[in-house]
Amino acid sequence: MLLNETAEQIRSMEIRGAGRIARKAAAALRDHAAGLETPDTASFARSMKEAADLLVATRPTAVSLPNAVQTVMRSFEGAGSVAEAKAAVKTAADSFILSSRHAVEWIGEIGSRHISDGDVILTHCNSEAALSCILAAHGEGKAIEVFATEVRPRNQGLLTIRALNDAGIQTNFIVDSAVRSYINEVDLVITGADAITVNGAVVNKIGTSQIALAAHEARTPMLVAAETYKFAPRTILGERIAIEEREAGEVLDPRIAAGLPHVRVRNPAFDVTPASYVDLIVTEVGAIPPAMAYCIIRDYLGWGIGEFHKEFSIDQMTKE
Ligand code: RI2
Repeated sequence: MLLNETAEQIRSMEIRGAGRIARKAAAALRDHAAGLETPDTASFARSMKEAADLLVATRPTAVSLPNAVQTVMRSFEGAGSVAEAKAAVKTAADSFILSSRHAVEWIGEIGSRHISDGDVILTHCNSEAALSCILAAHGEGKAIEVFATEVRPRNQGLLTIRALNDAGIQTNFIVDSAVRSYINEVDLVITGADAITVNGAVVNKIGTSQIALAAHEARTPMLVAAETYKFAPRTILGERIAIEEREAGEVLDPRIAAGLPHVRVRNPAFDVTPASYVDLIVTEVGAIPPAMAYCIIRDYLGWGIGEFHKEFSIDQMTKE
């Protein structure tokens, strides 16, 4: 698929979900690289950088996107020819896509061990990783029931209830504001994540933090299902996760809004759940307490403090 087309589909949320966005971006870079006709590696790198910047700018919150792009972009550093660079990009993108799919499966295997026969689970939004845990538990023959939220304003809950229904899982569909009314009937909350910061805070679909708060008060455990590439390396350098604010028309019909000049619609797509409200983060390399986020960043994203020093000195050098 063409690069601009993929970028537009991510922006418009035709392609959505943090994992899916990452895989599509990797594939778009791979296909873009294959079609490039550049005379040398420097112009290849420049064109790839433009493509990478375009993709990363589409949605600012899910760090799976820059992490996937970074994986592909690092692959051709030091390539001796354009052909070598293209081959490296293809290998890196294909292996990212494959390992991402495996990660979602492994998360399901590990997450399902935290689900007991007879459990009632609440999930929010439409997360492949969270659904993988629920579907794996169901596949193991555990009798589970799910509460799934509507997820205003984009209604991703509809995707979730369809997947649950198709699997034959007993599901209750509720509006977002009904969570507290049912939380005492719930044994476990499982959500996905768009980003996890170095202090273990979880950035996920708007409404997640309210659910976590209700779960915390009700002593209902909260599991977050997230691949290692959802962890945000640059938060160790103090960078904040940008919360995407989408257009007002998603929340209020512009024709109604036009008659309400004193009303401003706010439409943040994500919120932040503090680590203290999260019991476990289920990754493909194991279930970890949120306090171990730094270890995931260091061990699996190749971003250590040494790299910070390197980047810092490069910044300094370019200033001098
Ligand atoms: P997976 C989604 O964002 C939701 O917030 C979901 O929890 C998260 O991505 C992770 O999804 P959006 O694209 O990667 O719907 O687990 O805004 O599928």
